Amino acid sequence: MEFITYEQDGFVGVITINRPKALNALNSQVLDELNAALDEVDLETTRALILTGAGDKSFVAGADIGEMSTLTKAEGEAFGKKGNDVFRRLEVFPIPVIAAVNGFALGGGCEISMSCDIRICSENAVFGQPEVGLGITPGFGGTQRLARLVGAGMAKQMIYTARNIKADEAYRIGLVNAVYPQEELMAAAKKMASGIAAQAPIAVRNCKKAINDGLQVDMDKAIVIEEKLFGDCFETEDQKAGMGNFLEKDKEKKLKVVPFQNK
Ligand code: DAK
Repeated sequence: MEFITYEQDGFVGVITINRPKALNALNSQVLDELNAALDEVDLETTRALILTGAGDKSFVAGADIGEMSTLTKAEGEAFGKKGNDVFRRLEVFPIPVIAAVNGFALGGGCEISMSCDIRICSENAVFGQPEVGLGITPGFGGTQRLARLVGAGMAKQMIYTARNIKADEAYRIGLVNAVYPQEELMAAAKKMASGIAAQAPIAVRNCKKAINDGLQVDMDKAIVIEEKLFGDCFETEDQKAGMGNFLEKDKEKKLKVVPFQNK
């Protein structure tokens, strides 16, 4: 792959969008390669993913404006679908995905970060949806995910005015969970991912599914989704070992509850 690197460190996989000359802007090839990288993730041995951008200036500066500038309506729609498909795939990927936002996260960059479960960023990060200034709407889910994350009023203000916001404001409005000095960002992302990976993997996957699916329906239906996924954890080795270790007061053993294929 030319623009995506994937490496695994223990139970944690790191996907890096590596097109720094264009500030990691998303063209069709990047989107195809990102999709291929997700195919490569071994779900038997990987429990959390980190998504980041190469360099210390930009996470992703948006969809590739050069490529988009000459698209016909049909091509624009196809490009939108390509992006939406891979973003949605990240959103419902079975394991948690942390966006480590290391700089500009504009347009498609802000949108791809919002497809991840959790966002943390560096102090130089800048978020925004500048599309209306380019004569288009956000096209990779920005109108939908931003409103769900920070509320309709704040999302509308950001999208209608095309105003970029800095890391401290992104933190204040709940768009990111934490802000770190650039040089500490990846270590913080890996620490968080390792903390997730140390938990019972079936339970973590079921929590992601319960939260995602539950947010799409009313509360009566949502708690049924939770009941089903809660029940699904029982009779797994993780559940037996996790509860057994607690009852035996064996804290050391409790930390070793790790196998995934244990139903
Ligand atoms: N696309 C292509 N190239 C980009 C780019 C982008 N989004 N952002 C930066 N680059 C390239 C620049 O052209 C430049 O290339 P060279 O001239 O060196 O060849 C290189 O990266 C370095 O950028 P700058 O020289 O501009 O660097 P600065 O530090 O001066 O400025 C900046 C950094 C991030 C403020 C600036 O580059 C900038 O404003 N970039 C554009 C940001 C932006 O507007 N992003 C949103 C793109 S719109 C849809 C599907 C998707 C979308 C919409 C609809 N459908 C199909 C419905 C999504 C839209 C977007 O994401």
